[in-house]
Amino acid sequence: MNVVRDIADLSPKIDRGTSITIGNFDGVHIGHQALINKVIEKSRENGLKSVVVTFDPHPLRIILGETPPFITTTEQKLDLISELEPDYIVCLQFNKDMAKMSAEDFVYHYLVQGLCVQELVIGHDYAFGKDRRGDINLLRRLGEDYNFHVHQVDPIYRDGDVVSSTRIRKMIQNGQVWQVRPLLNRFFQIIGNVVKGQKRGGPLLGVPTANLKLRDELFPKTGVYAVWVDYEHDIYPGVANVGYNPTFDMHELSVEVHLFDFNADIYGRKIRVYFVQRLRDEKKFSGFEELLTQIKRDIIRGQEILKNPEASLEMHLT
Ligand code: RBF
Ligand code: MG
Repeated sequence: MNVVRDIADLSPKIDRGTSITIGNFDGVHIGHQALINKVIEKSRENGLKSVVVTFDPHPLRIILGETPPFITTTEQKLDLISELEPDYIVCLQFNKDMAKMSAEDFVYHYLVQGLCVQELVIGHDYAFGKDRRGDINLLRRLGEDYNFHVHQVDPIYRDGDVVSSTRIRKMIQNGQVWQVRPLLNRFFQIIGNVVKGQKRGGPLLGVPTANLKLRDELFPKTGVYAVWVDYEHDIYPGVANVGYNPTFDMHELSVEVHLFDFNADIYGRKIRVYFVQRLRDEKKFSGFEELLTQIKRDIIRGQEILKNPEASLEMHLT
């Protein structure tokens, strides 16, 4: 992956100039994907390198402190952007000093001097720099001063509304993992390492589960889901429970996955969970007999859902 944290490392490689987009890209949704594809297109037309500039942490975390949970961790955001194959991703550390920087200074220092910008592609609602003064009008003026072109990309609509990180975040929090797929062009996913659970799943219930050490900030609404799990580049079908295990009076959010017909030891290993379809709410059962009866039904429904070609992981939508 061509991720650069310090623009000085790039200067020798961009002597012919760059086509750039800049943004936070939380979720790397289809609107972001369109921007990045446009940058790549402009770079090819003009013999430039394509560069995606983004920040870590998300600027709002520094500016506001308190923020909504982000859809993607920085690690995942960079992975997803690099799948679109820009030449370089510049991930700038965002801190209080950068928050104080005027839009003019940012453009001059980073984009003009640092990255030799020739083509700048930005989203319909993007503004940056102190007090968000770096909007389309300012950028167009700076483009005239420093000789770069500015292209603003139209918003993308799905089901009558603009695709935005805020909309996607709400859908996931409502459990609408199936409906969010066309907005992301993939299933919503989380990653985590498998850790020891309460030792109830296998021994007590006969339904072994992989318990995740969570790293993400955003999780689907508590409940049970049909999922695909990526473990060492193989894909396995399963069902996951997101919740607090009320039957056992637990108090911390947990995500556990039961994989169908799978019994390898995966403790400590990293897995990726793709949420395909929501099955039901999490419930407090009167005992584990009742819970087990329900889990067996969940497994049958999960298997049926995942057999459907529309639920396949590889299917591309846009
Ligand atoms: N725990 C609950 O307390 N209520 C549930 O509705 C519930 N549903 C589950 C569904 C599935 C498919 C799985 C794998 C687990 C579920 N659990 C539920 C979690 C269960 O309590 C947990 O797997 C065992 O306690 C073992 O850790
Ligand atoms: Mg377990």
